[in-house]
Amino acid sequence: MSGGSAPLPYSMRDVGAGGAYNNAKFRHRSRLKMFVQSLATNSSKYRCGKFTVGKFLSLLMVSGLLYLFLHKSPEGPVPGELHGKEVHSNNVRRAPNIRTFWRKPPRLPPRLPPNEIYKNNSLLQQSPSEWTSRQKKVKEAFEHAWSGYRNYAMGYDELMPLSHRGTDGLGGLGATIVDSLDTAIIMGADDVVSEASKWIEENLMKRISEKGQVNLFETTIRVLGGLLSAYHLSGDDHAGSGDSGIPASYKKANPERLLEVSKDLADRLLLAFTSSPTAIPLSDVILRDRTAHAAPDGLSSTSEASTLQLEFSYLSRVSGDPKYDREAMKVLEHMRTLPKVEGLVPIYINPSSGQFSGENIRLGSRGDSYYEYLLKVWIQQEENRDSSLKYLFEMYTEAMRGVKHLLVRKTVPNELVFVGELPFGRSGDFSPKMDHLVCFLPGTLALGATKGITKKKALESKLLTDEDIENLQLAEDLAKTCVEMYFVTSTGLAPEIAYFHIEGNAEGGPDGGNKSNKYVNDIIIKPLDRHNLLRPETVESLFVLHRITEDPKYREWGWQIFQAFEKYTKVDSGGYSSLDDVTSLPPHRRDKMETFFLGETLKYLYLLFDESNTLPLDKYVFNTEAHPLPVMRSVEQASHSV
Ligand code: DMJ
Repeated sequence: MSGGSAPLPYSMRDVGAGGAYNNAKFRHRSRLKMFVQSLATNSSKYRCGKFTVGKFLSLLMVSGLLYLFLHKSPEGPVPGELHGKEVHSNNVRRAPNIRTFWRKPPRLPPRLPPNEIYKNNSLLQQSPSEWTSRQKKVKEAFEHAWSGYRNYAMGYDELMPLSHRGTDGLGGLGATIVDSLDTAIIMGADDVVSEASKWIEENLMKRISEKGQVNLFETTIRVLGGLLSAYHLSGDDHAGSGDSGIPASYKKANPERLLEVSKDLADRLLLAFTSSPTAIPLSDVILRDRTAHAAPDGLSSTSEASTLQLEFSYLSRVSGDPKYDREAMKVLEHMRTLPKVEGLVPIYINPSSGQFSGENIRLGSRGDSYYEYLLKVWIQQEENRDSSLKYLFEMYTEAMRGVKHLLVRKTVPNELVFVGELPFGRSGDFSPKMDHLVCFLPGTLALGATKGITKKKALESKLLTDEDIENLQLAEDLAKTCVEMYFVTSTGLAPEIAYFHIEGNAEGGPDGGNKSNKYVNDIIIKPLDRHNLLRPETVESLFVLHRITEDPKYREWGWQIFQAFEKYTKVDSGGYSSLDDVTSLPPHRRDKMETFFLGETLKYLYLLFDESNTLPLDKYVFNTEAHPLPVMRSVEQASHSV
């Protein structure tokens, strides 16, 4: 990973003249300094014997002027002199005289980025920082979302916040409860932790033994992932560094019970792997029957089959049973052998043949987390990165090259960078369509570039290759596009899918409704794509990019998005609703609160506004449903700490 490239600017605040400080006072002071220096130079000349009467008179005049410049005003300090900004306005109003014109300018506080002002300004030291108070608002939003769910839908998968009911869209395992538990632990939402863990302890085992069909992928990422993350955060599993940064005083769940339930669930899910004739698992499991079957068309989504390994590998580590890891890793080992298009893969795979099906290539639905897990599984098993799992990072790297070569384009007229699709493979036409789901990619690219440490540290340690730097730049460009998908609409919330204007493509379409947005002509939002499901991908990437680049703009963007959720999706009686149309005001609401709003969207916003480094990205890896699992140390390292 060594590149030896010259250090680049870390962010715009590092490249501006004068760096992080207001250099106005230094400009004034340097003029004075030059004057005194010239005087000193002249004086030394006098000592050299070229003294004349004319020069003596000049010296007297100059000394008199100098006295006037430095002497305190007889009227005393100008009101507001202690506060830099007010001094300037006073100077404008007062009749200028030579003393005020030449007075030594006041010392101004350093001009720091907004988030640092609060840390450094002693006047504000007693108040909570702006970001801490914004973070508190996210926690309140989480508690509001939970209250709606608890009051009207406890035990169901999801809340219908408008009709005050629950619905079981994910097989009936109380998915919102399990998806929320680790978020509640991270936020210190103790009441939610108590209610959620009590329900899990009393009901989930029974549900798992009685319920019918569940989707392998959804149940793994939301339920198994949620259980395992809460298990890790609730006790010392000795798998990671144990350095989550979550205060010890925050309420935790019962880890033994969580592990017991996890194993029971995973044992049933494992049938999807073991019942398949190939390494590719079947898509669905009947929990109570302990049977598995393929989807009606016989196909699995590529992302679904390849987004199971973080969870199953971690379970093997903490349970001591290698079967979970073994079955899940077979999928990636098999996919390694399949033909690809510059590392890119079709969005369907056939568990009967083990081959990809069709040619449709995209990083949106059914493709997305294949690319995410290539990187994250490699990151998770630190001890194997340079050996048995090296192929995963190679697959990831090749795929990102393929993305840059085949899928990345710029819009007209304003050059937004986006990732399009190849619905008919590499020989078919390029489609300038991007799902909101693709907005996970900026975060993944940034993580892949620095492996979770800050860009500053990575550059200082010369850990970034030119390719890493290019990927990080692409991450930043794509994140901008993702936020513009929000800002370009009337509500400030993104549609499910956007199309982009590109050179030579005459296809037009309606805009997002915010005519004052610069990119209103670059982004097309078609009528059927205008809904918003409270999805997390953009704020997920903002969180990762903020951690890695330390650029405050990512927080500001996240705050704007959070405010739009508050304004248009909050339901007074509890919960938040999806929207039918983000381009119209007021937007029509949809009667559903997705579990990932609590599991992911609010968690990432909370962590984005976090002033400490809770769940550091070089020690934790977030599964695709935002459930943090530890980067696993080797068994030897772990046993030393027991
Ligand atoms: C989540 O369930 C996961 O993030 C998944 O990878 C993609 N879709 C949703 C959120 O949008």
